Amino acid sequence: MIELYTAPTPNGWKASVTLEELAIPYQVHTINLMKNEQKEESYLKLNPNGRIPTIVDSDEGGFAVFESGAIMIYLAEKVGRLLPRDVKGRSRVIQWVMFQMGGIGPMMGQANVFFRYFPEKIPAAISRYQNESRRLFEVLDRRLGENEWLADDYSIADIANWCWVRTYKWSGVSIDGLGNLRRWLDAMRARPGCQRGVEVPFKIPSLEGDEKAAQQFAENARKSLQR
Ligand SMILES: N[C@@H](CCC(=O)N[C@@H](CS)C(=O)NCC(=O)O)C(=O)O
Repeated sequence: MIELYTAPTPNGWKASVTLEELAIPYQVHTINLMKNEQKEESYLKLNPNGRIPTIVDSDEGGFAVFESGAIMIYLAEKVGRLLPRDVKGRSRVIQWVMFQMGGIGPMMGQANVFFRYFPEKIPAAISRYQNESRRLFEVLDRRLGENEWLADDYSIADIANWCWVRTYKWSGVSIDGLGNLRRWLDAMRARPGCQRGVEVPFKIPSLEGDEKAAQQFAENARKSLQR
């Protein structure tokens, strides 16, 4: 049994989608980011970075894992699926996981901060992060023009990148003209495990077309943002 500490965000979904796809039983503990529960001393013992997600594996004497990429690798290795064992196959998956951890996640995250949450609108910062996110989307699109999935077969690399890229509208980044990326987004969204995973810890309403709800969400995020 895995204990999952999470919130409804792209990094949290990376863990819950992986758990769903691997069919591992897990218990969810919702961390309220608005109340800064991720910075409480008891939680910092599990995750020194004070962020979500975190897992605790009770089959392994309460072993805690933080950092979403490390969590995905741990779970895939525990079950022996979604991450090949051969050196090259494993490396190809980890390369695309790292691409998400070091590129897609930070760039889209900062695009959200400057485009949605900062009260001051700094056009150079907004366009820098949106343009870099778009450039990374084009890298994914090119790769997905060569292969159905990011690595050889469906893997944690697809889950890691999808959990972020699916929120492209919130970051204000277009996917126009990226037909391979769109094909892959649709294929991911059709998977039952992906559908279940992005409803953990609870289903969040779509903010699209609901300007009031989007403003409220951004306002809450702004309050909890540490600058
Ligand atoms: N590199 C970390 C990033 C985790 C992260 O930034 N989590 C966000 C939610 S997506 C969070 O906990 N934010 C609350 C905070 O910054 O205090 C990972 O991939 O696990």
